[in-house]
Amino acid sequence: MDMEEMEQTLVFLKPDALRRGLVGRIIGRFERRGLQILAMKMTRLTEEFAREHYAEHRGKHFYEPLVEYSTSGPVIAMVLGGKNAVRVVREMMGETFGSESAPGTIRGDFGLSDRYNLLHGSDSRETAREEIQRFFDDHEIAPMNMDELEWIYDLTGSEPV
Ligand code: 3AN
Repeated sequence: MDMEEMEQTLVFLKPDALRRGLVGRIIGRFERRGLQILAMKMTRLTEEFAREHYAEHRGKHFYEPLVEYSTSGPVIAMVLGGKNAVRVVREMMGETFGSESAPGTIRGDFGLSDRYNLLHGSDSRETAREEIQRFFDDHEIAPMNMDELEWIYDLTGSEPV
């Protein structure tokens, strides 16, 4: 099978998701979709780490509150793997804010805030690679579970369908 088809993406559940007791329900959605959890840890972002993670927003009006919010409590970071994982996770998340997100998406079902938006997901394959490295050491990331994969995709051909 062509494993190039299988993407990895970095998700972290933000402090509001933990405070509101939504962790299991959010992670359950990813599992149900067929995405595999390849790494996971609860941690707390340092200010320096958050500033680096959100560096592209430096100078914008929401940058300081965003750093404050994302460091205000523990987060749960994970690597998810699956076909088109980056795009699939972004679609499952919804728009940037709950107030603008469609029902059926995570933000659209669990939030209304224009700041507390529950989770982060990488926005491209390249960003995912960088973010995964920032959060995890290589040895912390499990390979895809192939036994499970054959019930999620048709693996009889040269690539997963
Ligand atoms: P997303 O989380 O949907 O990928 P990004 O990557 O554009 O959104 O922005 C990163 C974070 O910055 C968002 N999760 C949100 O918390 C915050 N943010 C983005 N745009 C705005 C904005 N216009 N006003 C306030 N906060 C914002």
